[in-house]
Amino acid sequence: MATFVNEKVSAKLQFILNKGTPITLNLDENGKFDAPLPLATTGNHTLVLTGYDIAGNFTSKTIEFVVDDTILVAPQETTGWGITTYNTIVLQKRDSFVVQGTIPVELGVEEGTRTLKFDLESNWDRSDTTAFLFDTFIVSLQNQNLFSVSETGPSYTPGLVSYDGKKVAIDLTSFPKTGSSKLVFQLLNHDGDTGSVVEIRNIENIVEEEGVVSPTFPTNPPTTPGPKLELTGLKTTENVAILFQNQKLNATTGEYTTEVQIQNNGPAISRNVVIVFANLPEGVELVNRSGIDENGNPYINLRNAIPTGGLSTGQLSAPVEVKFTNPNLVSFNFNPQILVGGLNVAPNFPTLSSFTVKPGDTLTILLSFI
Ligand SMILES: [Ca+2]
Ligand SMILES: [Ca+2]
Repeated sequence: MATFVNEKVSAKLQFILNKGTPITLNLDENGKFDAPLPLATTGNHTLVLTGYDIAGNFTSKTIEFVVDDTILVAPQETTGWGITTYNTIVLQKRDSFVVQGTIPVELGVEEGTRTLKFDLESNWDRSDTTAFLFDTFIVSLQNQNLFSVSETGPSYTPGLVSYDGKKVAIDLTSFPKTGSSKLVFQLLNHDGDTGSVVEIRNIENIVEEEGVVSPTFPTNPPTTPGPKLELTGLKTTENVAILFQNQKLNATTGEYTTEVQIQNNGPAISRNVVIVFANLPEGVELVNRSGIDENGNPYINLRNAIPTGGLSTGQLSAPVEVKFTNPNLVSFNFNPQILVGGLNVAPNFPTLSSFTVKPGDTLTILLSFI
């Protein structure tokens, strides 16, 4: 696949792949094209791109490239694509759930600091505005999410990572030197549009002997879902927002985790809150579910993430880690439904009838809450 911006729209543009038959490219109104490359084999390839003007003058560019397994696209029949060079990665998602590029990374430092730096340019397709979770780009190392940015903004640990909207700097000093560490760059799809592209350029891995490690603030680990809950009496609400963050996908095993938090934008609610994950596609399973509702959909109980007394208006829960398995890496969009219980009501004592007590006597009354 290729994308090309031709500022002076050509009269004709064509490419020849591996000395084969010329294929004409159709430009859109912006002078762009996006066409599949009919490649069936890994290894070295040559593409000659030629543009003609109306008078028949032409200019050509020869592009040498290698097709290998450093780019993972899944599920198999989808059309996402990626390109890596020694310091550049481009990922376009199209209809794929994941497009992943990996590069080897040197780790360890005798003294000073080691910092990974790269320029990030993301062009998000925002045509789907109704999804719960949007396209997300993730950088991870040793199964730890170092940095992510989605259509709704970035997420990272200050101190470990800095980001100015263009340049990302990740402090790798604390990562142990291992034999085969790879940086993993992933573009994940969770919404209904297909045009997002992320470009990572000028990747540098810099050791500074005089460098000083920045302080990082400890973050609380996410909690786990609570036990099975009686769902009768809980009600759906539109007043509670769900926030997803810190996604991780192991593209080898299909294990996918995300942290989920809720924000109560309505009247106070109790600790009895569940998120039901409806319409998960076949093969995708919510591993650490609290239970299953009457329709067969798994849910998680957020009790462990909500303080005693519930959530007042505007209050956030703690994050809960939710684990899925998706061994076939199929696309799935979250369609969560929140069920809440009303505000906890303070206990009342029953109305007591009158008692007669003589001075100096002791009266014991057993009281129970109702
Ligand atoms: Ca999108
Ligand atoms: Ca999308």
